[in-house]
Amino acid sequence: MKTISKNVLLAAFALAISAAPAVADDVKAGDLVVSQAWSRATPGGAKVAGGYLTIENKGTAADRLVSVSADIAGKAEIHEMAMDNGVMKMRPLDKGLAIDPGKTVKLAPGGNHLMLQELKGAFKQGDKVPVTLQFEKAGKVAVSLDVQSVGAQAPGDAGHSGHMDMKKMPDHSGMKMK
Ligand SMILES: [Cu+2]
Repeated sequence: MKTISKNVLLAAFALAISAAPAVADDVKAGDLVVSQAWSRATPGGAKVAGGYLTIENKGTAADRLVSVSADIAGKAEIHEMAMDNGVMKMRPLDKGLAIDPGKTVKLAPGGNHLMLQELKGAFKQGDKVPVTLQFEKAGKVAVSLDVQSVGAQAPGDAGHSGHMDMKKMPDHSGMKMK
């Protein structure tokens, strides 16, 4: 089988990588389903990180995400983005986030997000960061954030570094291409 070119192998390798990023399993709690929980690697010394996830309410009653906590964060809040004198700023949602029945609420970059602050350690791509969500009705729900690359815009997104640049993937050093 010497006809398989290096390019084919590279393409297969890239495919394997783009399919590989682990996306958190769905977590069910009562009528709620929490999925796609993720975060980003923290660049050198950063003490804050965003947390993003999707919450679906399959029930007929409203629920509310009231707070969030994480062992790795000295402080954790639920934030929204809002215009303040023409500048987009984030601020804590003191009353939490309503999860209306039949609705899917997505926390994503540029919108509502979890804000983990006073981090006690760095987030590295591939890490799973345990956080606890506190809902009004569904109670405490443990999820883990799958840490993506620094520039990721979505779970499973390799960001701007590109899939094919082997030098930027020290995590895959065990896979040697010759
Ligand atoms: Cu924030």
